Amino acid sequence: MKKNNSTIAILGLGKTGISVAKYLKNKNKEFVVYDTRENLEMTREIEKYVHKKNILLGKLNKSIVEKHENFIVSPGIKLEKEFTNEILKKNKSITTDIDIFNKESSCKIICITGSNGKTTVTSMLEHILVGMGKKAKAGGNIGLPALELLYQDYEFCILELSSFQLERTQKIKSSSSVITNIAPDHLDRHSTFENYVKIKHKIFKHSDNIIINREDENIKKQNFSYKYTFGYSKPKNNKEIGILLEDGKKYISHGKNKILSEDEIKLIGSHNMINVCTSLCVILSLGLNIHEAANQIKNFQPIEHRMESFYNDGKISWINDSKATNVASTVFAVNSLEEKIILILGGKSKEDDYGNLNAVINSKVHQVIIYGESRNLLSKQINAKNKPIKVINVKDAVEMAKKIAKKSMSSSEAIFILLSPACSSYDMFKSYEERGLYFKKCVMNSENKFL
Ligand code: UMA
Ligand code: ADP
Repeated sequence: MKKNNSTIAILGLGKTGISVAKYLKNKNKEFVVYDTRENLEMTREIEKYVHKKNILLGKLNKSIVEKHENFIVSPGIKLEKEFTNEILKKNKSITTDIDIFNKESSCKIICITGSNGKTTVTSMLEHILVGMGKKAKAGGNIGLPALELLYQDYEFCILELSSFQLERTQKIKSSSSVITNIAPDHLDRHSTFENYVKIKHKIFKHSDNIIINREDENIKKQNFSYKYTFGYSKPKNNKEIGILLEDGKKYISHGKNKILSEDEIKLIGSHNMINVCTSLCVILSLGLNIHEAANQIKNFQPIEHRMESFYNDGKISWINDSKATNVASTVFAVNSLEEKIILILGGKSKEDDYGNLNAVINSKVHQVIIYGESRNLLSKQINAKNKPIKVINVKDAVEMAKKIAKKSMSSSEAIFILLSPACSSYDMFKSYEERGLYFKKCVMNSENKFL
């Protein structure tokens, strides 16, 4: 064991852990890695950066605190209180890959957090900036670990940051930072909503330009001075971006100036109009040309698994919104479609209040189908005119949705079959991507899918 007594311990050997190992190896630093898996497959990537003898598997025990001075923790690891207390008691440091990135990077950093819309805004900003000829790259929770952005000379780095990543990050400096919105999410990890809100606000502490959703009371609760705001309401001045209604048509507006009309945006739903406002606020804060940016938005394509309309035969439209893993995102998804909607909910509960779906379900949804580990919990909390139908899995849900669509089809009305589960995918899938792909496969392989 003695030879594993390096000062630095990396906790978790997923994407983040590997990126930290690569960074430390490049710096010729010694380190060890802990991972709670019992068995670990040594991939080529792991072998490249970590020697097998420096990987320790199994439950994290507080006795390891003695052995190291710095703990660099992966976002997916929920540390036991007694473990973190021991680290703090012994005056040792606990940081993240985001802290390292913050110290090392010399680019202009844009930080995006929020409960919903992070990935959409982050990718939109990358698309806009690259389209405007800037050297820009997105990383963080979006999939490419932040440290991977250090190896090229970017002018702008756009970091999508989750509450998991922010929780243990000490300091993050940025040119601009945004909280898209705050609604209950990940409460199984963060215990209370207040704690979750506080963690999200860490993004503002060392930022030159703070940008907020002016209609979100949870964001405004904390005392920060905001430079720019976005929201549905008509903008009052040049520090605000919002939506203007004129002759029945919606326009994204900066102050009094119309920038884009709704039909120039290829994304479904009013929440995506807000995502456009958010991205343009960032552009404004960076002192870049907002009209040039708006031009880039016109060719920004919908992202997979987010209100992705993947099959439409004129009567039935199948929509994959597998990334909707909390109640708030499902409410927005349903609100962005016209009736008739068949809604598929289910997966692993994140201890959200599913009763908050009842209003939107009762005003717009024809039939709810619930599947997965949370189906009993959901059936207790969902109170719909048509009693929700319980099935076991996604495949059954697809078959059931088809049956209902067939029964309730009329010649004039289109039907939307929407997977917007309001739960995480971890009961049956490795990720929301895997769930979304499986859903699409079930639909496309299903016999008579087009009725
Ligand atoms: N591990 C443990 N103990 C644990 C949990 C995990 O040892 O209790 C180990 C696992 O065995 C695995 C490693 O830690 O080896 C995984 O680390 P991780 O869960 O932190 O995941 P990474 O592969 O490092 O990916 C993380 C983010 N994952 C999570 O926060 C769960 C990715 O976000 C992110 O893209 C990546 O870093 C790069 O920054 C994914 C995500 O699901 C997309 N995010 C959540 C969300 O969007 O809702 C927060
Ligand atoms: P995140 O990265 O924060 O999870 P995404 O952009 O991946 O956000 O979108 C996740 C889900 O949230 C999608 O299914 C989408 O329907 C919904 N959504 C996207 N943007 C918003 C928004 N601004 N407000 C509310 N819901 C949104």
